[in-house]
Amino acid sequence: MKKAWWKEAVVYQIYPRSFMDSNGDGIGDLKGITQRLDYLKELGIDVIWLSPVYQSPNDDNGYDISDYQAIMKEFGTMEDFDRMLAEAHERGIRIVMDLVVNHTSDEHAWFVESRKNLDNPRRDYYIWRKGKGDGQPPNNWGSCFSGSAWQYDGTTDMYYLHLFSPKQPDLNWDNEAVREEVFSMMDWWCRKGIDGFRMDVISMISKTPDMPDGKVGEGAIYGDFGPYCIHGPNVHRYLKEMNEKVLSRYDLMTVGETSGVTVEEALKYAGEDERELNMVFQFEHVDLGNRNGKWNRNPVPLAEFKQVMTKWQVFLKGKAWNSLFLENHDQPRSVSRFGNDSPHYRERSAKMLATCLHMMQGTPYIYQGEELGMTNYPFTDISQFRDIENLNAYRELVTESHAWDAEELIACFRYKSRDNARTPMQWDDTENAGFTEGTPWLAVNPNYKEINAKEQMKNPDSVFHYYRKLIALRRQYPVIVYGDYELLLPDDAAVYAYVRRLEGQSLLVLCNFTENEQAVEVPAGFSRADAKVLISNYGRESAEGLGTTLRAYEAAAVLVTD
Ligand code: TEU
Ligand code: CA
Repeated sequence: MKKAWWKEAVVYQIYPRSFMDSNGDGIGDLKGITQRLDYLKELGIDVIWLSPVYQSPNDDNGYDISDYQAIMKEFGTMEDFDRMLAEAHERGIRIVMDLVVNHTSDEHAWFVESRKNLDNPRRDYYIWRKGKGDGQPPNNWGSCFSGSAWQYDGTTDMYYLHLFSPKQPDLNWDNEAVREEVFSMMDWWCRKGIDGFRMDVISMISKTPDMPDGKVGEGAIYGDFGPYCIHGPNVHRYLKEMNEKVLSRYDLMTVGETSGVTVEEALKYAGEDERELNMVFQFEHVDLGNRNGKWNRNPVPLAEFKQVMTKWQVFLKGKAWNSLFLENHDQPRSVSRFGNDSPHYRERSAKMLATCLHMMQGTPYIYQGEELGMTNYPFTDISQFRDIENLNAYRELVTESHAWDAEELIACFRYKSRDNARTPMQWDDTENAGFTEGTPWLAVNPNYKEINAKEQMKNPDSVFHYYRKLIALRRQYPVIVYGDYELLLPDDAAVYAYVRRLEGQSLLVLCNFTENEQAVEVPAGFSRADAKVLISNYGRESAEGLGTTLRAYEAAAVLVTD
């Protein structure tokens, strides 16, 4: 496995709208990020993945871009961006931008022109089709944000495709002019000195030429576009072209958000010699429990979680690089979903989850607030949400079709809504958690007085300092970055145990995912007197006795050298 800076890095994702507000309008901004760079330096992260900051009407909070080379006015100016970039680089922190090019905003100049008439040069920048007749769209596909994936446009009596909201029309990547526009925009950002791209739904950019009706799943209203829009016929050709024309010319980190990717497909996107991307985000682990869509309160069985994570650790070994995450701006808080966010167990289980993820093979991604053990928000009413995804779902499933009971759907939103991750970062115990002096665009979690960065930076036993230690260990022990992975105790439904090995060093990682004490049999050697406990969320110093029981949510990483 070739060495690379992005393989040894720890990435921190910032959702700018909720990170830090510098001007009191209740919305996070670029100056606010710059103000908080020393905090990130203290944490020890190497790279910031910045969710979109480009000009946008914010139908989907910036994932609907109306100008790729201008800054969203709520976030500040291009000078603010340049300052933030320079200040981050001064601290040895790289900036990876969020590239959203499967679709633009319907307010982008390209779309404004494309919809004007049938023969303008930008008509084929998007995907237009005639309806089936009698007011029927071209097919039965549903959008990710409820409703049909087709929007009728009276001016030319045709429909355009939008796999997300009607204000996010899909670009036609089969049009070479579109690819050239995207590549030149990317090159423009690279020449500004950014350090890479996270590529939004990049697995969807190539669609099959014919667009038949999709399968209508149980309880669904619309058909599934997946077989026709995900990992399409030209996706790898277009990414190889992107690599050849832009990515290969700079020292970048690239990660594709490849919804629906399998380990086999991942080798095509991120294979060491494929000349496409450095790595991909897979979603099998966070989609566990989603039998009929994401609105459920199903727990994630540890046995299934272990099986999925192990499959990715083993299958990519030596061929491609893993990304490691439990949270992002689309996921609920991991301590609420995979751990235990009760006051008694929250910190312990947050540290256990961090140990489990950060000692694995791959590049870890920390989502803002995860390093504090921030939790889901206690939502009780639809009026508290801002996310288009669940507001549309509520309208479709409760208000219009009455297919769901409102209370039950709100309970599922409380467990799974993306807004759980988008409540403002909790900086201190002053009003609005020090995020804003104005009214926050989305309410601050009421537990900010107990859970905030200021308190945790002073407390050496905090989740924050635990993450700081994990990040420092990654830098200190190559076995964590480049070691092999072997699952232990495969049938244990309560304990996740694995071993990493490199050049005579072995690292045993033990994580009790339950609040009950668990007996464990660890391989001989790890309880040797010279075994070194690198980290423990119970402050264990010696490995003595580790080989018998693990306490509630106990985690430890133990190193032995042959
Ligand atoms: O997410 C794509 C995606 O797969 C998720 O939106 C998923 O479909 C949704 O969260 C339901 O689980 C990317 C961005 O991360 C997301 O924030 C955007 O809303 C979406 O694309 C459209 O740009
Ligand atoms: Ca602001």
